[in-house]
Amino acid sequence: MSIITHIEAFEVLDSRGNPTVKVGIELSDGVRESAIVPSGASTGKREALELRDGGDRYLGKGVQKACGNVNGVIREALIGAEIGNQEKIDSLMRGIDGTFNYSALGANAILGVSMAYARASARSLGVPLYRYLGGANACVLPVPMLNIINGGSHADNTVDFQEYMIMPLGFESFSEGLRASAEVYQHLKKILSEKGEVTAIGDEGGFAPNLKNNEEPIEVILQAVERAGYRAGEHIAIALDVASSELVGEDGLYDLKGEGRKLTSSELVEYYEKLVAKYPIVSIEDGLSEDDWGGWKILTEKLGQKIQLVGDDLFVTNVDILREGIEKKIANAILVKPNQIGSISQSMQTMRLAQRNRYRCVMSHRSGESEDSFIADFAVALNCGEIKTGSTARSERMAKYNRLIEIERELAGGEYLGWKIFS
Ligand code: 2PG
Ligand code: MG
Repeated sequence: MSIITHIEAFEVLDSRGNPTVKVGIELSDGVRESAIVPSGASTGKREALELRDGGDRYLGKGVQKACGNVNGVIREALIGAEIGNQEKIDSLMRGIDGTFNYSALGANAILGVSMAYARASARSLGVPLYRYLGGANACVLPVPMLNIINGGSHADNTVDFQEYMIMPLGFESFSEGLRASAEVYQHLKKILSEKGEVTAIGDEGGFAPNLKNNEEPIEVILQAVERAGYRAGEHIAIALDVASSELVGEDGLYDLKGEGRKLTSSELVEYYEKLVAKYPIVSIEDGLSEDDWGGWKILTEKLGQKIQLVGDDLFVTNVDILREGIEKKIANAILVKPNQIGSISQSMQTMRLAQRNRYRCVMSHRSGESEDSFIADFAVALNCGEIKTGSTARSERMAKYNRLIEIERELAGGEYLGWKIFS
């Protein structure tokens, strides 16, 4: 078995031009692999700690300390370790850090090593990354959730909800679904120009128009679906990420600034019920804030049988918080962002718990991304069935979709579940 001979972390820049950690690993058999850590903007309070340097460099966002931790204690502990044992390496790093949220070494340091180790192990064993992570059972190509209108803290516009996504559910294969989505995106651009709206794009490659309320984005998307020659609710459905933790004001109300009104949790749930009755919405993420478990209970009772309710800030990929959610019957799906929890093994543990309890898993990028396509392989490895990784624009988003096209070819199509993910 090959062993680790060198580990090196250094600063690179992410898709927003902020520093992030890149980790390279070298093995005794000559394999060299690397990975880049993503970074969020609308982060959950209970996420693992992303270590930033502070000070003046990069407006305080430097990651030299995190890199130093990799190049110091982590390197020292991992040199000589065998490849192919993800759980062992991840627990070893967890032990060295010694805190529950990586506040000693930084989750960005740990995750960079965890990802690079997985990739180096796969290469050394001569298998694709999804096969190393998922074994012979890895075969499901995820339905993409493409964020084609950006609002909230991902864009400087008047739209309160953070993400308006399309899901190509009525197709036979991943690439057919992606093609349809890309066509809808191009039609959406034309429709927005015709309306005199800006077609500037937000952090995840979706358009960021100044529409007059939070429903209009759905209307224009439905027009785009039709113009592209598809039927909404049959070929393509809508998914929202409200990222509502960001909307809560000091008074505890949900402030829809774009619409000039403030709502209680029950009023917001009623609003969702109306939207779901009116439009082909199949999934709502973070419909209520991470602290509003009472509201989540109502939301789940009202809509949990009808649509997918995804916990992102709510669960932060954390196995203990998810367990609490399952016990309290909150939500019915979880967003999986490895940097929220800090390592690949812990993300897998959370996904196993979700899958055992029939909670769906949606693999996810962060708003700050890179050319690293790790999550594409990770989604296939765990047969997630869903992935959200931005619109069909911007290379850091396309890197993931393009990798899925490659995997689809390798798997001779694999299994694309489409609407079956909800059955
Ligand atoms: C989200 C993500 C990704 P961020 O809220 O789901 O779309 O955004 O990375 O800013 O948390
Ligand atoms: Mg979210």
